[in-house]
Amino acid sequence: MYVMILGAPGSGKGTQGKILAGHLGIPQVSTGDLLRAAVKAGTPLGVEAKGYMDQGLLVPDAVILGLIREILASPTAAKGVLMDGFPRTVAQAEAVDRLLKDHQQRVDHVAVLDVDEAELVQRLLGRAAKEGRSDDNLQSIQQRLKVYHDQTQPLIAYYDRQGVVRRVPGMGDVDAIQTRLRKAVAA
Ligand code: B4P
Repeated sequence: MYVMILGAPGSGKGTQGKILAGHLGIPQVSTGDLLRAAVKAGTPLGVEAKGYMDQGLLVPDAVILGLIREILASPTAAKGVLMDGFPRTVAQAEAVDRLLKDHQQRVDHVAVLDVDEAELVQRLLGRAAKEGRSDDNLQSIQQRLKVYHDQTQPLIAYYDRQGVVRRVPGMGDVDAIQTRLRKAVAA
């Protein structure tokens, strides 16, 4: 099963994705986590990615697609993958469709977490206070929200045409949202 979780920054993609992947018994892949690990390790990928991430911009598609190609070719991905934070552009979605087709697979569900903008900002500022992530400052958050509206939201129409979009209200308690998400991907 190939499941994507789409949503604005702070919508709960990472939070919900980890729990849902465990429930479905498939690996969770977060491009954000992979990039942050590369930044921490100081690899060439991390050095390139950091500048984009700190400014709230997307890392170039070619870089991200190199990561995804490796993941989909690995045996652990053979039964499926839950991806959170990927794809983020129509070009990424088209590329992953082609890669899955090469493996005789397709995207089964795209869960879209809907959260009010004021709540998104509150959550990210809350995380900034707790974890000190370098992209969780007000300027970068506003830029990330703009990038989401401009580049990632058009993906909802792209996946709607494939009939795989599942809209999930993402406000409220983590467990309640997870219950909605499980129902959405079981349908
Ligand atoms: P991501 O790591 O995907 O980060 P994010 O959009 O901020 O969401 P995240 O998953 O971390 O947060 P969540 O909503 O779970 O991306 C970071 C950067 O990496 C991007 O800006 C970009 O530069 C780059 N990048 C990543 N993927 C890319 C791609 N495919 N292409 C190009 N660039 C890419 O949680 C946020 C906070 O809310 C947490 O503190 C959490 O505890 C809290 N929270 C969650 N659910 C809650 C709830 N129900 N109630 C209250 N708080 C909640």
